[in-house]
Amino acid sequence: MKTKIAIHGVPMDLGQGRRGVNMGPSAIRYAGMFDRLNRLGCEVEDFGDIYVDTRQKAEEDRSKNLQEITRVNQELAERISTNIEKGYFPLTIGGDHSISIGSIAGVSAHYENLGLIWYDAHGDLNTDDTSPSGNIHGMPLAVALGLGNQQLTNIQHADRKVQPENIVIIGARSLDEGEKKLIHELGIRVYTMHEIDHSGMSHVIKDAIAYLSSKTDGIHLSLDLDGLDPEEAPGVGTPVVGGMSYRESHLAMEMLAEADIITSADFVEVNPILDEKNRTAQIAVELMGSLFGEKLL
Ligand code: EXY
Ligand code: MN
Ligand code: MN
Ligand code: MN
Repeated sequence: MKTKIAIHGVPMDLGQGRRGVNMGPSAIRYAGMFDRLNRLGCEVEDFGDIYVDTRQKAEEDRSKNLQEITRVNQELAERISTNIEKGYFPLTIGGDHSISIGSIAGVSAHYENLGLIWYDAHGDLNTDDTSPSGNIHGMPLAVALGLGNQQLTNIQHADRKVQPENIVIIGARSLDEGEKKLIHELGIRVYTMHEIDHSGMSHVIKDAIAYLSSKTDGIHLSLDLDGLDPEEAPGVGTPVVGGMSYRESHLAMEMLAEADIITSADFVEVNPILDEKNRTAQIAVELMGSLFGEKLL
């Protein structure tokens, strides 16, 4: 695992319908992110938050708040790309999941064959045409595949940022019809809650690592806190019952740390307004600890 970490905060709430997720970066910092990573021997630099203009205006696009989300993601992509050149591991904290558009765009030019682990209750594979909500936080994985609104797919460069065979989705349990169709058409590997219940997280992660590691030269982890069960991580805007447990999530992060394959990451969708005593932000920080090599003993 790389130890020089660049933190980018993105207080974005325009990609979904509930307010409060813009306070996610602040809640994650307050939960002790910096000290936790620092104690592990990582050299951590916090580059602060990217400004998000939340002034209300008339809706012009099918995808809500498209203009500002595009602008912020463009800026995030540039900052991340610059920091990769300087040798940093980019760690992005959100904010809603629309920020992974910029995060992946910033990372993708640095790898020939980027891999992607999407840890989420959802597929985030909607496009302008298939989205039931118009919320861009339901679209970032499609955008990474070069599908959907061109303004978003053109950030950094116009081609597909990640190939479908280099993607795994872990923890899915809420997929729209258009997303299911795309998964089948493109042959994206999905470990739904069924596979996790049936074979266990240990097997699933081993399988995912084996599937990705030989054919990729870098792997981005996009961790949506709603991948976890809302009983344990309640501070998310689109909770779905029956999710991955706190322990399973730690195991997943520990196994990824041991395999030493993750080269960038996002932790997103922490909403302190919906949380209980900052538990979800705390979990995010604890999972970061495991991802960067923290052990129980
Ligand atoms: N699939 C639904 C939509 O596109 O509106 C819900 C998306 C939720 C996305 C969350 C954050 O991962
Ligand atoms: Mn998501
Ligand atoms: Mn590329
Ligand atoms: Mn989600």
